[in-house]
Parts: sequence; C-alpha cells; structure tokens
Amino acid sequence: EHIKTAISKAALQYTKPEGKVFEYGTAGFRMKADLLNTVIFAVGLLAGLRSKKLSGQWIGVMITASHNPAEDNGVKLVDPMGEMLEGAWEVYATKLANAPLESIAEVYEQLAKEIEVDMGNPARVVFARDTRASGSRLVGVLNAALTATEVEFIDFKYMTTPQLHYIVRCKNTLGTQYEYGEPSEQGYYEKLATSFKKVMRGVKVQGSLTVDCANGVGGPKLRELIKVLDAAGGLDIKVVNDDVINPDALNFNCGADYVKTKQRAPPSSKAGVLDRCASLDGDADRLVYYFVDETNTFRLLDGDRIATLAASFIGYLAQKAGISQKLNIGVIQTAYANGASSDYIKNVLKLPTEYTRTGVKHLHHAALRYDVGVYFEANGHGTVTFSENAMKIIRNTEPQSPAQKQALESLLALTELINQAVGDALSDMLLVEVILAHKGWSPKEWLGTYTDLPSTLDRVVVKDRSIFKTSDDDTILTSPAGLQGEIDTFMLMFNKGRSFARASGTEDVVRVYAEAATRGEAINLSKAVTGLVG
Ligand code: NG1
Ligand code: ZN
Repeated sequence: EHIKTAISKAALQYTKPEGKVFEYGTAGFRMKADLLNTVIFAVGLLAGLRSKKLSGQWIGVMITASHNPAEDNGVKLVDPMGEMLEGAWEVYATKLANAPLESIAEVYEQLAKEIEVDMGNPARVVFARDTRASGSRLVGVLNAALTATEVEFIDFKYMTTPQLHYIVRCKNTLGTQYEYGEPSEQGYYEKLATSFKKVMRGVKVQGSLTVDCANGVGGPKLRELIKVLDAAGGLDIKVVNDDVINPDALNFNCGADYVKTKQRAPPSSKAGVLDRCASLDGDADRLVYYFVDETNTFRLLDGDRIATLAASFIGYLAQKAGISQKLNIGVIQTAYANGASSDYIKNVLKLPTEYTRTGVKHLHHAALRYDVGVYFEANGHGTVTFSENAMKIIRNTEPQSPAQKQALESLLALTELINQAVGDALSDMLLVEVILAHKGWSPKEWLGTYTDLPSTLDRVVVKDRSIFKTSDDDTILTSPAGLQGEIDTFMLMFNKGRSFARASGTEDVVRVYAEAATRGEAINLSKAVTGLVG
C-alpha cells in the first residue's frame, strides 16, 4: 500500500499531454521529447513488474529515438536475453502509458494481479540513454518510477542501444553455462576485440574505413572500441560526424538513415573514389556501407548486402569445416528487402529465405528457428543468431585437417564477434571488415555480387493511418477493402514491379515501397501507389 502511495505521489509531479494516445510500436514509444515524461514513468513501473514476473532477472530500459530528429526521444524495454520486449507486454506498456495519473497506482496494482506477478520477488533494472539533450530529464523520471516501486537499478549513463542489450544479457547469464560476457562497457569492447583478432588471424584489412557516426552516441563509443582493437588486422578507422556537443547535429545530414533514404553520402563526406565508408545511426544499431565508384556514382551497400555477405561467408566456413550438412542456415528479410537480394539468396547462395513483418523483433524471432539465422532489415539493422545445436556442433566437431580446424575456430570466434542479442552497428561493422579481409574484396567486388533493382521508399501523410492493415508479412493490405487489388493491377504494368503500402509503427505516415526493372518504372509505380493511398 505504501508503494501505491509512493507511485501516486511521484506520478503527480508530471503532467499528461492532453488528448494524446500512446502506443508501444515497432521501436517502443517514440515522439517529441517534451511529451514523454509520463510515458517514461509508466515504462519504469512496467520494467519493475517485468523483472518481478521473471523472478528478478534484469530488465533493460533504453532511452533513445535512434535515427529520428534531435528533438525527439523514445524508450524501449529489453528482455532478459537482450531481446526486444515480449509482444504481450507491449499491450501492458500501452495500457500503463495511457492511464490517468490520478489512477496510475490502481492500474499498476490491477495489472500486477492480472498478469500474476509475485510482488514479493526482487526487481532489477539497468538503463542507459543516447546523447539527446532531453535524456537527462527523462532519466530523472525513470529514476522516480523505479524509486517509488523500490526497484534495484543501475544507471549505465550513455550507451549505444546494443551495448545496453549486451549488458542485460550478460547480467542474466552471469555464472551460468550460457555466460555471455563481462557486464560492463569495457567487457563489451574486449569481447569484440578479442574475437575480431581471432577471426582476423592470417588476413589483413585493405585500406581504411571511414565511419560516419550520425553525431550520436556511436561516435565516442567507436573511439573507445578503436583503442581496444589497437589496429588489429591492420584495421584503420577514421571517425567522422562524432559531434555530440552540439545537440542539433544528431542525425542531421548524416547517419545510416540519411544515407539509406536519400541514397547519397552525407554532404560533409570527403571520401574519395572507391574509399570504403560506413554510417551508423543515432543509437548505433544500424549500419550501412557505401562508396563512390569510378564514374563518381554513389553506391550503397545496405542491410540486404550485409545479410548476403554474412550468409555467404558463414556458409563457406561451414563447408570448409565439414559441418554444412548439419547446420541449417536461413536468411530472414522484410518486404523492404530488394528483390534482387532475395533472388541472390535463393538462386546463388541456395539458402532458404523468408519474409516477416517489419520490426527486428519479428525477424529475430524467425531467425531463432534456424541453426544459423541471418537477419537484416534493408535499413541496416540486423544480426546473426546461432542455435544451441549450432554451438554444440561448432564446439564439438573433431577437425580432420588444419584447414578444417581453422574454419571451426573462425566460426567459433564469429559467434562471439556477433552481438547475438540484437543488431549492433559496431559488431556488424567488424563482421563486414572481417569478411571483406578474408575475401580480399573492396566494396566494389562486394557490390558486384548482384545488381539491386531500382527502388523507392516514400512517406504518405494520411488522415488516419490505423485503417491501413496488412497481412503477416506486410505485403498485402487487408484494409481498406479493395485497395490491394488496385495496387496489384499497377504492379503488373511494370517489368519486375513490386510495391506495397503499410502504416509506419514509428511515424504518423503510410510508407510506400516500390521496385521495378528500371528507375523510371520504379518511380512511376511508386507514384501510382502513392496516389491510391494518399
Ligand atoms: P516503421 O516506421 O514502422 O516503418 C522503421 C523501420 C523499421 C524499424 C523501425 C525501428 C523501415 C521501412 N522501417 O519502422 O524497419 O527499423 O523503424 O527503428 O525502415
Ligand atoms: Zn537505431
């Protein structure tokens, strides 16, 4: 009862934005930062409940709005294995976030009963934030909610989103056979650096890599990582766009989302022809590569490219290690994946591929059904998961030759280099560097593996985006009635035409994706479908 009083008292310090309905979407709650106080408070309450429900396992709270503008912010919960919050709990989060402050303590108590939380259990929460100016105020709110509900917590200050996911997983596996690493930032860097050095044995990185850090938290963290890497494998990283002092610089004219959606390098880029470049997003969970070719044309290597590169390399190592018959490797994509990448996976890599709904939690879930699940969104968010069976095979296979031994060791090191908890731009970057070094490839050879179909991605502002409902893999509109038929008709009018529309989970828009054999056709298809939607 005194907890209820404490909740009420703390909650009433804040004011709920009038008339606003909150929803835990693709990436948690995300909006203008000044609207977030009561949402963060609710998330703090829920984090404690989630931990109690899971017998005191550590739960993560990340305060970030990723690639969105500097004045936005957001919050999401991290489950014990470093995964996104379980789907059913998103509904509870939404419920608590919309509860009136006067009755939030009752709603909290009711919810605890409804989901049968043993309130005698301990509750433990770790949290961190990106570099946004609003972050410190929001941490204050989170603090108030955790304190009112007597939750044990650790503030990890500034971190990339994947670093916090890593910490959560480490905390919960400490002392078990699934120990994931040292639950500290330094532990994170050391795990990456140690495994990187192992897989780089005998090969060398060619040329330097310029990394655009979106002026976000990835900048200072990448600099820390570089110290620990200590130029291993000859990796020479040039850090650019790492201004975290000027709050407006975040994601402005730079970063992975800018590069992917504008299909161009940041205007500030000084990279020369064929220079290898990469961009992180504001919380360093997305990564894209790019370069300018001999004709001065911008060339993007997006999440689809990273997925195909990773899948082909792991497939190659598995073959060399003589275990390819025992490992089923699958590639999970969303409908935003370029059709040419899906064809390449099916026809050249000869691996199974499937589409899931947008949002990494769906991809992650699907990936876990394979021994090796490679998943990336086209925007550069993704990772690779290894099943327990895969780990057993990799660890226990007796090598019959030095080559086989080395392949097995490389595979094992890859399982450590890859942040299996969640898509992680820093870890993914090292993965790409390792693979390019092994193949002796420049980004040009990487690009040469297949040719992307020209594509477009547009945002359409509509009156009510909630009427746009899609099938399981987002490709078919089930509502408004009849619209899909019209889109289908347009698709047939263009060579290799494919287009779909879905409501964004993070912005108040409907997204329209279109691809076709030529740029002109893709643009026209997009115009047609955009016209139908808007
Ligand atoms: P929405 O706004 O639901 O399309 C976007 C991305 C997702 C995912 C989330 C989370 C696209 C087309 N959509 O979701 O893939 O990354 O943001 O950040 O890139
Ligand atoms: Zn992000």
